[in-house]
Amino acid sequence: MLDEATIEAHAQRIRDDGYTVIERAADATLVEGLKQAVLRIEREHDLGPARTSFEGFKTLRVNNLLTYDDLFWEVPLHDNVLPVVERVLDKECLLSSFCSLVLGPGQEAQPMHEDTQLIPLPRPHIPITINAIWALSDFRDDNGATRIVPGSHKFDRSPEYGKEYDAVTATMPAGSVMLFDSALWHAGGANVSSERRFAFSCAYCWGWMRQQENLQLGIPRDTAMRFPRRLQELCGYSVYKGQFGHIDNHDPIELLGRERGKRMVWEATDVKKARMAEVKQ
Ligand SMILES: O=C(O)CCC(=O)C(=O)O
Repeated sequence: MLDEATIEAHAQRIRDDGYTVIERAADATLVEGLKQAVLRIEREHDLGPARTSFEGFKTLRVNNLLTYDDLFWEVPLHDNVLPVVERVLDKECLLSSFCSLVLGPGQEAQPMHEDTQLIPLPRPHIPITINAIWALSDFRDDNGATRIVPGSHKFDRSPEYGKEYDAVTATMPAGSVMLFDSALWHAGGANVSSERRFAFSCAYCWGWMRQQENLQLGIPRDTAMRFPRRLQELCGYSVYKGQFGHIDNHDPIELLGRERGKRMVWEATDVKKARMAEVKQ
């Protein structure tokens, strides 16, 4: 569990440099369990590499990860990571996407990109999505560690697709998590080693934004009902500021059998007014 000063220091590094690394955020037992779960899913579902150059012809990605193994639930909620995200965004942030990123030997370097470039906002802009790259293997120069351009979240443009840029390699020991403002220029590196590079991408966005993955429709209702409440909220069973995401003035968390969700802003305003009137009397 991170202390207050550490949370703020990581958040400030994301604001200033565009990224921060939380070394060994996850313990070795969790990392090994997650890796074994990924291997099991790949085997049981007979999954193969991606079919686009961006996703990587030698990269195996599993999307909608929360549906596959309960152990994955710990990742978006991890208390060495989530508090930093909540500090940069806010406590009503959402999980935007969550997938495994396993780079096989021979995977070429991914084109430099940033994850907000399809959103029609002038750059630079406030952080709108924070990505957490979880290293489940040691991230090294030769096995495809993510490459980043520090400070590029403040550039007034996105990278040109397919162009080469000077970048630094985010080397880190397994269990570490690199958190970055998704407007930071970044890309998976080339895997010239003989081993697979295991990682997760776990991205969060504001509660007023559309998530990258449609988690409310993609996760079966009975699976979501078993989630801890905070994970349900992160998946979009929540209402931002009591306004965005309601269903006929109700909090969607009630669809998962929770008793009383959040009050909508208009009702909450009246309740507050009534309370203040009582105090004055
Ligand atoms: O694999 C990586 O290190 C980064 C992948 C990435 O940025 C992406 O697929 O959008």
